Amino acid sequence: MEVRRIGETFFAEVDDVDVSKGFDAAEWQAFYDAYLEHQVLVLHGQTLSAARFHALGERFGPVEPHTVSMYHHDEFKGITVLSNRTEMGRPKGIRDAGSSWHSDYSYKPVPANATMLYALEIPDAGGDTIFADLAAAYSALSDEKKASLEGLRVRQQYRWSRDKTHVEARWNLLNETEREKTPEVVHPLVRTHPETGRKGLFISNAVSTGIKDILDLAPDASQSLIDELFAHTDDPRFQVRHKWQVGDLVIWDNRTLMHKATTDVLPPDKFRTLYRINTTGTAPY
Ligand SMILES: O=C(O)CCC(=O)C(=O)O
Ligand SMILES: [Fe+2]
Repeated sequence: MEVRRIGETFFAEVDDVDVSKGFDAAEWQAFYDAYLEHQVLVLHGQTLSAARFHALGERFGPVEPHTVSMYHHDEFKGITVLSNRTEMGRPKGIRDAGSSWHSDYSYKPVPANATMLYALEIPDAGGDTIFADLAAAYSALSDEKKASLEGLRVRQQYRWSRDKTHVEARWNLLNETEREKTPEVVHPLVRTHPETGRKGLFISNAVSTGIKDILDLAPDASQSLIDELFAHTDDPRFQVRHKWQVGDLVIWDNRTLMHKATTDVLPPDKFRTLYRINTTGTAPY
């Protein structure tokens, strides 16, 4: 296994691993260590059945089926199809799974640990995914700033969006049962990675991340701190952009990262289809 760091602080390409063959104990340890160290692993040229892809997901932890069940894979409901194709008049998958900064399922009491995407069909241009290292973003803060963030907690719910023209737009899409499944949650603003001990900002500005406010701060102070941290984290020096090829397998650790798709601007005649799995873990602290 050869691991090549691509980004300044994170993101690596891994060569000489054929995931379809599985891993022995030593290989798995090396692979998992690389995942913890680099936070994003990219493996090119993989040939994976849905069953193999699902089996890989299970090695990372309990696989959690996506909230939107209509896009589950027919055979493996832990796999979600992301696609802008339409088949027999119906969308084949989720057209845009998140084109603004987010950490997967951060609006849930237990957010996602790992997310993995496997590329089945990729257009010649467009549809890149961008990653940002929130541990590096935290490290770059001054000691005074870090101290001032200590103990702060963020209130989130799927219903809230940063879109000031329509803060509850997402909520209107959910039925009563789905609303009950997405209660308000409170997460630490600075999250400690449970395996590496690294600290990172746990904040993102996606519509579905649903950040409402920071607890125990006056509304103005809460909003200005949120704006300040969004501006700080959304900086190219913390980012790596992945341009997809068919057969790419990308695995990332949501606990100290955020990411965004660019599928909101994909032309309708450029087709992109991926399988997605995410695993669940422990509540943030
Ligand atoms: O399609 C992509 O590039 C990323 C999708 C995404 O953010 C997700 O599935 O959580
Ligand atoms: Fe995502």
